[in-house]
Amino acid sequence: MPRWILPAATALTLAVSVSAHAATVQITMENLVFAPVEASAKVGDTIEWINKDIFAHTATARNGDFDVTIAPKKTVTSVLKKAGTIEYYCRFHPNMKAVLNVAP
Ligand SMILES: [Cu+2]
Repeated sequence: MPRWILPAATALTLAVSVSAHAATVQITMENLVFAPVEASAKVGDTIEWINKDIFAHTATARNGDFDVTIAPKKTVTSVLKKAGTIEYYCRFHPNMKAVLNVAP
């Protein structure tokens, strides 16, 4: 076996495990409700904010970690940068509230 095979295989395995680690979490906005109302994710994961309503919503973190505006019938993605339990709401509809648990 050539000497380069093993390091190459190791690098490939690392690359695969890193990309498999980052997940995509879908959070929908429909009928003025975030679903799921409590979601879990990890730093580095992508959130897909899916707005199924016919008006715009925002996902606005109370601690300022993110503030995403999602146009009607659109999907917006954002990547989680910080760990924590993040309460967020919609600026246009303050009754829309949910929680995102972000593990390190
Ligand atoms: Cu809204």
